[in-house]
Amino acid sequence: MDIITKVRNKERLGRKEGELLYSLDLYTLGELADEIRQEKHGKKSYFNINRHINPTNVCADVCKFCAYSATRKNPHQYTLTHEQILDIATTSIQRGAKELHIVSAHNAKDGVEWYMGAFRKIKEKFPHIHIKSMTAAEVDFLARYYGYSYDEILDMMIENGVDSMPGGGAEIFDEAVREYLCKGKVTSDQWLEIHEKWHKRGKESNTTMLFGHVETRAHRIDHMLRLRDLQDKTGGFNAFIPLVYQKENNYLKNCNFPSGQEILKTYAIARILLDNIPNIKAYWATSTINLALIAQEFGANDLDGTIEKEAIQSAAGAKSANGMELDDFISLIKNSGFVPVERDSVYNELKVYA
Ligand code: V47
Repeated sequence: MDIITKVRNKERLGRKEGELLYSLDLYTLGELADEIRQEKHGKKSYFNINRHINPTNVCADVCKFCAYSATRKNPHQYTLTHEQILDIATTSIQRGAKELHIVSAHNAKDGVEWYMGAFRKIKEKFPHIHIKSMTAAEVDFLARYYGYSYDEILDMMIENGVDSMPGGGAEIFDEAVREYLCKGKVTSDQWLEIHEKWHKRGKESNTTMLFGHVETRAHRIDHMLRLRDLQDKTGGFNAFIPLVYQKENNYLKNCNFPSGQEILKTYAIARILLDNIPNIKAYWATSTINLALIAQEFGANDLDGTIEKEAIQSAAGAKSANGMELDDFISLIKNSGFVPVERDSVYNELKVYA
């Protein structure tokens, strides 16, 4: 049976078939992905009103792609105090943020309590705010550096108010590429183990894939299939987020920057291959808003959110430092022919902008 018929019959694709999808032309791939998207989500495009907070750039690890952490290229270290973090949270929540997406570097100076105390203080003041925080890379770092097990760190996160985990730190699972990109950081198996443990606690998380640097198409398929396998076991991933590599101010050279077509194909393939992950997020900070809007026709049904402030992707060249105004975000989605739906962090619908 040919691959197109197989997709239309909803038969699961294997590794070789996944790789073959890239050889289909963009329009065929888009059509297949859109059929699945329309069946699952119709014309709805989800977003949330969120605030990204990046409390420290002091990092014990050196990832070649990262322009955010303090290094020779970016010598300005900073670490926010709990009071500063609480002030940011207060202002954003007063402006309407319903989720705080908190991602830090791997700070070996301030201890586990600096991380946990920040969550606790936010939750004491705002019990209803959703805290999405602690990538599996942060969990692994804190466990290794400060001598805890993964279980202990995950339990501490729950006790101190973390509601869900973001998808960061996954990068590319292929071990050789990972060693080249970010040797010494959480391994692929450990990343998956941490999310599995989190899901077993009845908690949800997201997952990412950093692409468009030195990896091949086969590496991307391998990455997606490892995620699909874990999702079969736990069902705990809400969204898959392909992050388009940003190339400024870092140590990663000789990259194969993806064309717009390649990025759209990757969204479409994710929608087709990841039949058990409900949401494909076009994170506009890395794809640009224009391509994210087009990605809605290539399988993506989520555009992240208004962000407000963002330091990781913008350090590497993305135009996301100051987020986007809610009204602009809504009109852009509407004008592109989709229905903006504000959601909470675990995809309950809050408001449909018909
Ligand atoms: O893990 C770092 C990536 C991630 C670069 O869960 C880069 O909803 C592109 O995970 N170019 C952190 N990307 C951000 C993240 C995320 C973002 C949005 C939503 C969610 C979610 C999670 O940022 C890191 C790394 O893969 N990153 N440097 C760069 N130069």
